Amino acid sequence: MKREISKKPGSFMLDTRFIGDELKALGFDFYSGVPCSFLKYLINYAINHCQYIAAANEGDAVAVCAGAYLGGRKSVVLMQNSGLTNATSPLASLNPIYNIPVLGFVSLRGQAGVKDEPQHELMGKITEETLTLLDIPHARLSKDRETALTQLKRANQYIEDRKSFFFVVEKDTFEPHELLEIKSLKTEQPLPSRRAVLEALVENSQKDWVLLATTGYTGRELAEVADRENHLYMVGSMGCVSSLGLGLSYSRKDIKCLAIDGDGSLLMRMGSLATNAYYRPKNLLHILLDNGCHESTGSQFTVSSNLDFARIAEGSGYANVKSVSNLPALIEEMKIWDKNPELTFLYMKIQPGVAGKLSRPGTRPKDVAQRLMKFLGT
Ligand SMILES: Cc1ncc(C[n+]2csc(CCOP(=O)(O)OP(=O)(O)O)c2C)c(N)n1
Repeated sequence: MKREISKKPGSFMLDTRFIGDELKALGFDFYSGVPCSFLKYLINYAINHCQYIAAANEGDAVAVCAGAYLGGRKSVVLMQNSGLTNATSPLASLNPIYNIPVLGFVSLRGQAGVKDEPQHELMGKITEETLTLLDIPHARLSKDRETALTQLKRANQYIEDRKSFFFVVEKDTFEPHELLEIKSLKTEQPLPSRRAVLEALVENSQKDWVLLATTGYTGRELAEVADRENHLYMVGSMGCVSSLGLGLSYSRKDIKCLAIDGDGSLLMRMGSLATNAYYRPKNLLHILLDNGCHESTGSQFTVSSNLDFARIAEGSGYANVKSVSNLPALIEEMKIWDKNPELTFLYMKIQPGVAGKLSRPGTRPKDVAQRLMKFLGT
């Protein structure tokens, strides 16, 4: 039976189930990746109908796929083009030298002529060039089903010949395909929302503290709660917020700095915990808001439900580690840190969810940085 492609006037989209099933028929039933909203439905298909490994970062995802290939599986790696930079190490020095191919789907955020955010502008221009430099054959995935089918078969031939192949995926390529099961964090008490936590952080911070917020909804929501000169919203460079905080607090002992992290973000660069703890700036308060998912890109689960971030921070050597479950406890810990500063990790589970569509920070990243430097008297 032929499935219909959606026919919005002037636009085609691919039936995600159809593409996933065709890939499966070609033998691709093992996936790993880090989410991007452009690939959300293909990820949902992989989670629903195949084996999907939610990797901490895109480089790990490539390596997971390479391992699966050694184990006899044809594997697919899914990533945002911002994550292609994370993946270049194994793509350059694992797959080609061992003749281990991987089929990739990389989103094209920042495509020329398509409105997008500043953090995607450069990668939008160089995604295909990067693949070319990595010596990986690639093609834009067609939104026309028959053409896409021919492309999949061609890509499969590359994999059969033990050569990697990547599809570059434009916005609105895949039709909706919903997750069958949404995993959520299990708790006895109701959890606070990210918004409530951010409001509490803003209200209970001293005027001279600096607030840094991680990539995705956290930064966007902080900017909605209050757009201030002492705030910095990390829009790209996922996972780097506490390292930014380390550099700032280490170089400026006269200020206090809050780094507000997410579980997906911290997982992406968990090694930063060890570095932060080794240098242990007293004036850094690292707060992890754990909602168990990559909410910003479609609420795909992270592996956070299986791990104890507080113990990992403790084991890394953080001077002070606390888990809090409600806003009064959070505020109390902020006061303690203010009075007796020492490198602190505050862990808090939060409820996924935003009230309505979040806006994007109205101030451009370079202006955010400039006004923060002015605030710091730099
Ligand atoms: C290197 C890289 N890979 C993927 C993304 C896409 N991305 C943006 S935000 C986000 C999820 C962040 O998850 P988490 O830190 O748990 O915060 P939440 O979205 O749940 O608020 C992802 C995957 C990105 N920006 N950069």
